[in-house]
Parts: sequence; C-alpha cells; structure tokens
Amino acid sequence: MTTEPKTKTFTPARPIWCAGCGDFAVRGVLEKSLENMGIPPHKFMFLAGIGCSGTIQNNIKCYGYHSLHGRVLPTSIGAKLANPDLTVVAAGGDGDGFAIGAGHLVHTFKSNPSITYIVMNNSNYGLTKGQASPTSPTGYRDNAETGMDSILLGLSFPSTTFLARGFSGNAAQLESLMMAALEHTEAGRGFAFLEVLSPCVTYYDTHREWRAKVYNINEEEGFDPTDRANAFKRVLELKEEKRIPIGLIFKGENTALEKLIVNENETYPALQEIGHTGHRAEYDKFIKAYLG
Ligand SMILES: Cc1ncc(C[n+]2csc(CCOP(=O)(O)OP(=O)(O)O)c2C)c(N)n1
Ligand code: SF4
Ligand SMILES: [Mg+2]
Repeated sequence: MTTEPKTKTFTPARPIWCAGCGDFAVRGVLEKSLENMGIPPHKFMFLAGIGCSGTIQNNIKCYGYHSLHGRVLPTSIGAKLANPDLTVVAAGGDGDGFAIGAGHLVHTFKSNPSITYIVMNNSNYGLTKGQASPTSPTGYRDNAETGMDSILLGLSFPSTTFLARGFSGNAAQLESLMMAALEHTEAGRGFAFLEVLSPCVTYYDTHREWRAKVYNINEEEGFDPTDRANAFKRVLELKEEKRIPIGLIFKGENTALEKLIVNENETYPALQEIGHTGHRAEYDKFIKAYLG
C-alpha cells in the first residue's frame, strides 16, 4: 500500500528564456553553489522582481516569492528579519533594481542586511522588448543618458560590505563569486551585492562586446578588495579605458541589520504563534481594559 506524502513539494518550472540568454548560466551557478554550500531547499527563500530575470525563482527548488516590480529588496529584508535563520536571496534585472527599485537599493546599501542580491544586468528591459534601462549606454535606441555603474554606487556608501560583478560567459568565476556572496550572508556579515553581466541575445546582444571588455580585477597584482578608495579609483580608471571590471571588487566590515533589530533571545517573528487561540487571553484582557 502506498502512503500519501505528508507535505507537497514544489516542482521547479522549465525556464521560458530565449535560447542563449545569459540568465541560464546564473540559474546553473546558483543551483551548484547552493549544493556546494549544503543549503537545503527548506532553509532557502528565493525572491525575485519582475522581468525575464525575475522568472528565475520559478526554476529553482526552494521557497519562492515573486514580488512587485522594483520591490524585491524590501520584501527580502522583511523575510530575513522575520526569520534570520533563513538563507535569503533576492534577484532581478537592471530595470527592476536600478530604475523603479533604485531607492530600495540605496537603502539596502545603507542598512546592510545579510541577504544576497543578484542583479542580472543585460542593459535593457528584456521582458518588455528592449527599451533602454539605467545601464544602457548613450546611443542605445537613441538613449540620450549615460549608463550608471552599480558598483561605483555601492562603493560610495561607507556601510557596504560586499560588492562583486560576474559575467555569465565565465561560469567558473561566477561560481566563486556566488559562493563568496552566500558565505558572506551565511556568516551574518551583511549585504552581498552581485551584479552579473547577463546578455539579452534577443534585444541587445552584448555577449561578444562584453567578453572582449571584461577585466578580472582580482588577477591584478596588488589589488586589495578591502581598500575602498583604491577600488573606487581603479573602477573609474578601467571604465575610462573602456574595460568592465569583474571579480570581488570590495569587501568590508559593518554590523548587519538583523543583528541590530532582531532579538535573538525571543522567538523570531515568523515562528511565533499567530492563530487567535494563542493570543485569546491577552486579547480578552485588552478588550476588557478598553471597554472599562
Ligand atoms: C509597476 C510596473 N511598472 C512597469 C512594469 C512593466 N515592466 C515589466 S518588466 C519591466 C522591466 C524589466 O527589465 P529588467 O528589470 O532589466 O529585467 P529583464 O527583463 O531585462 O531581465 C517593466 C518596465 C511592471 N510590470 N510593473
Ligand atoms: S528577451 Fe532577452 S533577457 Fe529575456 S529571455 Fe530573451 S534573451 Fe533573455
Ligand atoms: Mg534587464
């Protein structure tokens, strides 16, 4: 006789990305890194924003949450503060994170919660057919603005603790960066920001251009990722030389948000009894006091 399983498990969906999309590599590397780290699905919460990149959380076996466009960071911080024992990873695109969600990114750089944030940067809005994003260069589809650099933005906050950039075309390096990001958050050291250059082969195929321009800053003799001022200087210089620095660009120390906010001696909010029966006596006391 077969017994029914007591719990239902979620079967990941098949990706709906175009063949050749850089996001496939990001998914593969994340899955491998979670396995290497021994993080089981029931302790892993994966949240994503809206965009082609945002569908990534449908494709990994874990607890997943598809947030509103641009709101993946506050939602992920909420999950981490509700249960700091969870490994929380947020993901999304350059539009989601650097346009509509830019304000949240600024505040996450400031507050330093121990979550990993993966931004799949393809320098356009892939899902809505290729409009210019904050990282698109001048001239892309008549874009009159200058593209932003998220690593320089992150370096400008004294509170940041982990800033890295990978390339989907270099899976080995991306895996070491992903592992380093997860180790950073697992150790409760704060916010791990990982931008991944992830070309959109359908609307803006930058694969060859980016392959020719990427520069592994960690292979540079004497480069010290704990030196914020030098990291800022080198990223600016490399940009002027039309190179794109990749690697672990900055690593620092700062108290993580959950350590400042969550009381470790109390039951974490997500684990507290929320059914009305558990609070009936307090509720009755409150109503009695209110009615006099
Ligand atoms: C509030 C809101 N505004 C606009 C949209 C339309 N929209 C969906 S995805 C997207 C941009 C996606 O770009 P990006 O974050 O770079 O993801 P990609 O598809 O490139 O991976 C936009 C503008 C939306 N879904 N919700
Ligand atoms: S449209 Fe671009 S970003 Fe979206 S799945 Fe296709 S290649 Fe990837
Ligand atoms: Mg994009």
